[in-house]
Amino acid sequence: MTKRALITGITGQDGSYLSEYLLELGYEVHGIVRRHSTAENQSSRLHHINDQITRHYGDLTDEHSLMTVVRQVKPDEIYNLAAMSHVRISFDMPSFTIKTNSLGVLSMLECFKQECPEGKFYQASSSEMFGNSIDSDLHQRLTTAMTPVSPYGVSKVMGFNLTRHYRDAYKLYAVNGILFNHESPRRGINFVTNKVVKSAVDIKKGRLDKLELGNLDSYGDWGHSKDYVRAMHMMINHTEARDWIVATGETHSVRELCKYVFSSLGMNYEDYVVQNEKFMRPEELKYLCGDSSDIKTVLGWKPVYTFETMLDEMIEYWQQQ
Ligand code: NAP
Ligand code: F7E
Repeated sequence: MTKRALITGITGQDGSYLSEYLLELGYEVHGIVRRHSTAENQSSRLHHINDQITRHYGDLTDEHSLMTVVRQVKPDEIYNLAAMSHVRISFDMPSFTIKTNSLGVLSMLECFKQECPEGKFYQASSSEMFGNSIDSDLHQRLTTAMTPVSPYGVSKVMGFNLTRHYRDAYKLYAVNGILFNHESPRRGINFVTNKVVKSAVDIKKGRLDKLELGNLDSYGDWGHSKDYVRAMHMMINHTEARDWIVATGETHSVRELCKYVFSSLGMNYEDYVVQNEKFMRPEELKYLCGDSSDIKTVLGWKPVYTFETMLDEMIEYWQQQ
């Protein structure tokens, strides 16, 4: 029988790749979209599959709209990817961040519990929940303390705990995927990978003089969104509902990222990159490196992309624009 998936955040980077992946697997795909004044922005990442998916208007801050959609679709699998996902901007919009990323999760879980409790629920949790906690072997894992350093991180801890709580209290199949940073050409251009790649290509083409960044010395664990949406599907289809870490286990600084991208284009990043306070955060997260040994050994997940091939694909994309 055809499985039915409902994706919140379908218009985002992960939502678009997950939709493609589930369609390939034969799923019926539904997604929740927000109304935009520029209607074409409602599905700019989905134009190539628009006729294969069903879109429903809704918003994570509007529980009535969520209930209407879940009641109508009765999904076998819910992927709750919708979020105010920009960490820096969460300091400017803390209230909206909490309403969407915390209370929105609660609303989705209630819809799940009331309308399709036999189904499965995936919550997009984040490495940002760990803040600056690091285990003695320089990794983060499920047992690492959660000490978030941003409104975004705080909001995601609540979403994480609500998902775990609904699983335990109501015996629902609800899982958290704690995903470390993952990127692609579809990443918003105000996230550091796409900002660096797009700007470096613009500098190379003579369209820009310099690149202004914030903290160059923070370390991240960067994978590719396509690999990570495959992991989401594996986690929600495991026999046991539990939480997982998805990461590459490799860490690189923003400085190393700049060095790789600029040198791939025949330039020295030091000639163009300058720091601007504007892009610093009131509290910085300094170091991320995830231990994803569980998902590798138990589910057999393996990323296809490396840090370098992920950036090469982004460089190629921006060179063609
Ligand atoms: P993204 O590109 O920013 O997409 C976010 C999606 O959420 C968009 O579809 C957006 O809709 C939607 N959204 C935002 N606020 C909403 C609201 N109030 N109601 C309904 N929809 C709303 O993010 P992503 O990179 O695909 O990430 C997907 C999820 O994984 C997010 O929950 C994010 O926090 C989490 N996550 C991401 C990473 C990463 O490195 N990418 C790592 C860990 C966790 P519009 O298009 O209308 O704005
Ligand atoms: O920053 C540093 C910045 O904004 C990465 C989201 O998907 O991943 C993402 O959040 C690093 C940080 O992503 C600039 O300080 C330096 O250390 O690309 P980012 P993020 O904050 O890690 C997590 C796991 C999520 O869950 C989130 O949803 O880069 N950085 N200079 C900069 N970052 C930005 N954006 N802009 C700069 O100019």
